[in-house]
Amino acid sequence: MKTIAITSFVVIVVVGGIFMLAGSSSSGSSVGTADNVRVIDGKQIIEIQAHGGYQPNKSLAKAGLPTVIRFVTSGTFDCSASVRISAIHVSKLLPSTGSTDIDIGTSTVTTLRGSCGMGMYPFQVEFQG
Ligand SMILES: [Cu+2]
Repeated sequence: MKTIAITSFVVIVVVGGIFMLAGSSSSGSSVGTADNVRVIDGKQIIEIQAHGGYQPNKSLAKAGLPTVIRFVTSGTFDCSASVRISAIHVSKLLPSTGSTDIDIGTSTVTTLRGSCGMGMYPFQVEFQG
């Protein structure tokens, strides 16, 4: 009888732990669009975390506004510290920790694609009217 109680306790803990993991991973990692775009004094600021890739890797922004992409690094020693947006001739090395604004003006394209310097971590900004 005692072993049954212990076994069911273990099962509850394990199953509970799996649910907690599933819950935290679905809310923690921002796949797709996220709430990372703000407009301050008519200027649009898109904040992207650069660390082992770009988060979010898809940003939804407004078309027709002067825009800054703000790359935030925090102990970033991988190649996502090297940002490339070839369509607008941007190639920039970010500090390992800090915040770097890249003024992209008013985007003339609907989808602006960028990546790390090696091209293995992509990100994109979608401009919608
Ligand atoms: Cu890379």
